[in-house]
Amino acid sequence: MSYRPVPYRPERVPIEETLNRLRADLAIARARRSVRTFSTDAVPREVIELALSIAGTAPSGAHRQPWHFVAISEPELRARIRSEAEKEEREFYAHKAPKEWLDALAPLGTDFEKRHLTDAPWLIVVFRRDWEPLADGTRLKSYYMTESVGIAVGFLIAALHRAGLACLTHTPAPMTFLRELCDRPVNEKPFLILPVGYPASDCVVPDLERKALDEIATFVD
Ligand code: IYR
Repeated sequence: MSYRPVPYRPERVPIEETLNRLRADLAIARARRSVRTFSTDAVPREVIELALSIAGTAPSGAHRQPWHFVAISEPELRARIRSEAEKEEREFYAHKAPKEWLDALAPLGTDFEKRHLTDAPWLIVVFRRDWEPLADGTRLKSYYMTESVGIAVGFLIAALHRAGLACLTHTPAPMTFLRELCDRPVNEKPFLILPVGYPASDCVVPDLERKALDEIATFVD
């Protein structure tokens, strides 16, 4: 099976306009911060639907689109996820994490308590689909699943931020409990939890600096 080639002729944007758009986007991007203290204010489901539809436009290996998003506002399930995540995080901070890792986290001030999992009005649990079940019982392999899901989550985070919402990339380790709690099939592996909402009115974030362009990029021109 091959895809049918269809014309792709996006209108060419004049270079001045391109630069203006990128400068405006850069200012927006620079204002984004990961948030750990959320307001409990509700966010309409349509906001999440639109943001997830944007995430679903990400490129993926062999166009397998190896992702599934479980968007949870239901308080009981959020509470169960928090309780399971905190069990893992307690172990992580008390026993599992090597000293070097704890030292790296110390400036951020994180600990086992994960209030964001119940305060944020939505949790988006992202799953990576490693294969697709076919009608004849065989498996259709996916490719570059981790990269593809990572790109989709990038799209999602950027879309939420542009729309005025905050989120946190949270990866309790291990997070195998999420598959059962979210009732997902065996071909899916938990990838990330993204609490989404508004920052609490007393939210503070660490005074971080981002690397300069010449530290993150090399030009050969
Ligand atoms: N999963 C733990 C630890 C943690 C790890 C990294 I890498 C961070 O950037 C932040 C936290 C937690 O969520 O606390």
